[in-house]
Amino acid sequence: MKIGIACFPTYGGSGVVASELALSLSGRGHVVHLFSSAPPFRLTRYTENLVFHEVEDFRTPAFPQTYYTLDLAAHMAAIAKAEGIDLLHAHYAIPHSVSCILARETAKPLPIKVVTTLHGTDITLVGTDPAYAPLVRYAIEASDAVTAVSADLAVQTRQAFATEKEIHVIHNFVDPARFPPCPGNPSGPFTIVHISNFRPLKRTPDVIHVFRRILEGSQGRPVRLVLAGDGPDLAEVRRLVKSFKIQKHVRFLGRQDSIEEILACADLVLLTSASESFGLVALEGMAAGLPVVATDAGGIREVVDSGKTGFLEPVGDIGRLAARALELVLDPKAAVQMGKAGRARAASLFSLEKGLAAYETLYKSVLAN
Ligand code: GMT
Repeated sequence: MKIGIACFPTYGGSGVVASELALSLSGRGHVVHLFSSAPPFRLTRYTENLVFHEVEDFRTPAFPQTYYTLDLAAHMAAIAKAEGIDLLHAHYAIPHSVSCILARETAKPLPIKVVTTLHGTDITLVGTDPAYAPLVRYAIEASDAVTAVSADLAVQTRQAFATEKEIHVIHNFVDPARFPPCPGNPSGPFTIVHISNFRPLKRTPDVIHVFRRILEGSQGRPVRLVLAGDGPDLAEVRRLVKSFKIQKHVRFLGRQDSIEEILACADLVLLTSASESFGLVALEGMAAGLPVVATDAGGIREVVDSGKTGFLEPVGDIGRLAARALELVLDPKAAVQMGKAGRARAASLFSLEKGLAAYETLYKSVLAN
């Protein structure tokens, strides 16, 4: 197949999933064109059949602004005409699905199909600005097929947009080979890692409140918090760390591309989000053999098996989140066991092969219709 994929290049799971998919599909002999405004951070390799297209702004003094959605559509239609594309796969309804649909229409009579994957923020966006609802609904209904990264997101989408459109659940996936199990360092501090884009939705101040409780209850066991990522709430997080006088226990790494290495030095992943369509970082932590303590929100429930591969506790419940993390700090053997169970779960339910096969099957059925 000749496949075009459109995604955001930014630090986030959707770009990771799109890049891994592009790499794997091209590795299986499909020709893949990846379109984005910059190289996605996880696109660390290239294969024979993978072409990256950096979509540039069309600028002219006559138009005061840039129009990425149009630039992307024009670029994809041009490549489809020049090189042939059977199917465009949009990661996010807004703006990528709208661009893909526009490219499909303008490239006619070429018979291009559009598959849209919903990653969750499509719904949040509408919550923030209801004016977008008809546009998201249009993108869903005008796509030839729609997928959601969790069953929870599929249900939420059907409710929010009152759509009858079939939504296929294709869970995000991980390549366990990319995350070698942690060697473990019993003599070092118990390391808790949080990785996010520090948006308010991630409730990152809760991470600090939870960690402070862990420190208070750790009975002298050395504990460290590692924070990777950057975003709007980082300043508040830094302020809290200072005001609690816990700087020496907290490391700020800033934006990091090499998540594997950070996870390899950790003992536990902590995720405090108010909502999460999937929570890719939880899955990556599990793949690295780490237990996950997270909020009982949205699609995280499909990833973490609470009690077996980690613990899920109510959003904002600092006390319960801290108590669960402390259980593992004080019983590192239990943490290692949960981590092993997580790695097994990641490999059996969320493997790269499984995700890839699901998308390939969907593409084939869409192209056959
Ligand atoms: O959560 C973010 O702010 C980033 C966003 C993204 O674009 O990657 O994440 C969304 O997509 C990921 C990949 O499918 C999911 O793992 C995240 O749960 C989802 N974020 C939300 O639903 C808030």
